[in-house]
Amino acid sequence: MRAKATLVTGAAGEVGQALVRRLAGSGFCQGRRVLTMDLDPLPAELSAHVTHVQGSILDTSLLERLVSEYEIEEIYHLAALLSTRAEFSPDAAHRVNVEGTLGLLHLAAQQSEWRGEPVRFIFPSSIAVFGLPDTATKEKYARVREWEWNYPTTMYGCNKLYCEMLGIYFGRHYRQLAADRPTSLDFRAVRFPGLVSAFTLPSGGTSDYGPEMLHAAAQQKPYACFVREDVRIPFMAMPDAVKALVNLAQAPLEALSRPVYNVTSFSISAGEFRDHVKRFFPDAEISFAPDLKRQRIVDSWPADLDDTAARRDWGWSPDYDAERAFAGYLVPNIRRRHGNEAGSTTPDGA
Ligand code: AKB
Repeated sequence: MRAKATLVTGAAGEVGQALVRRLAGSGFCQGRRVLTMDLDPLPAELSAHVTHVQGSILDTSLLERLVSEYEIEEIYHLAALLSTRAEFSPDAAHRVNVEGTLGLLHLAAQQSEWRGEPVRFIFPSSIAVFGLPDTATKEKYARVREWEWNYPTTMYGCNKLYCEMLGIYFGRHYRQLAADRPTSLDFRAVRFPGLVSAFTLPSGGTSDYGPEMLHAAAQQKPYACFVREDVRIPFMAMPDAVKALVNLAQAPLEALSRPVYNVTSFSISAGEFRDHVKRFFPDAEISFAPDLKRQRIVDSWPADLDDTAARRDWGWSPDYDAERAFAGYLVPNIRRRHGNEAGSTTPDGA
């Protein structure tokens, strides 16, 4: 008999490591094995608790091998190339972000059919699916709702928006003309703001200036921020990102009024981000040297997200506002990590 499993792709990435730590405390997730996948190995303290497969989500024979060994009941599909990286390699981004997602949706659809029960497919989307045409519009529409301004300006944003559509299609309409329409998968997505972890640094994103500023300050390194001081987007501390994914996965299907939800925690400008950092690291050398191209991308993202639907339908509520995120999670853990304070750290998801 095949072992029941929860599959996490992109498991060695920022969100992946935090999520795996949360899911794999005991090596099992509600009786399921935690099966992780990434091009990179997992850190040793995580790989001891899960079954890690090192490889690409584009490798169809690897995916076939997985389903021959495991009955996959739930998928957290986190693997993706982020927005800045995707602009430098748009074809590769399309392959990984779209073709990779399509392959996993097929796998989930096939597993749902075999089981006669929907496989839950949890997909992290992004504020990058929004595209506001100019800063005046951004100011006017400060808290966007899910269906507003879906005009992404990046390859990554286009990929995420299209994959949301694909997920909805696979969940609701896949093989709609077949006489014996099989059980569909259960697709659920959250649109994340910029994420900030005390333990890992993002790579290839455009919201990275926040975490980069903070980690540089903790290491006494000067930092030149690549966006203007006044630019504002929403952010979220990593424990809240993990909480959003897990809570959405656990929500009863009948409570969900939509397949894709905005989630957010706090909206601050790059200057306010600097002020929070300087409160704790007063000697930090932070300057602003905007890169006009990356700046344009951040200007097209909303200043804040309206997450009313997530709050209403599945009780979404972040644990960390800006004050708690800096004072209670980011700064103490980063200080200990970089050796300027004693004590033990509690990694994301632990
Ligand atoms: C990025 O900057 O590409 C990501 C995102 C906003 O989804 N952090």
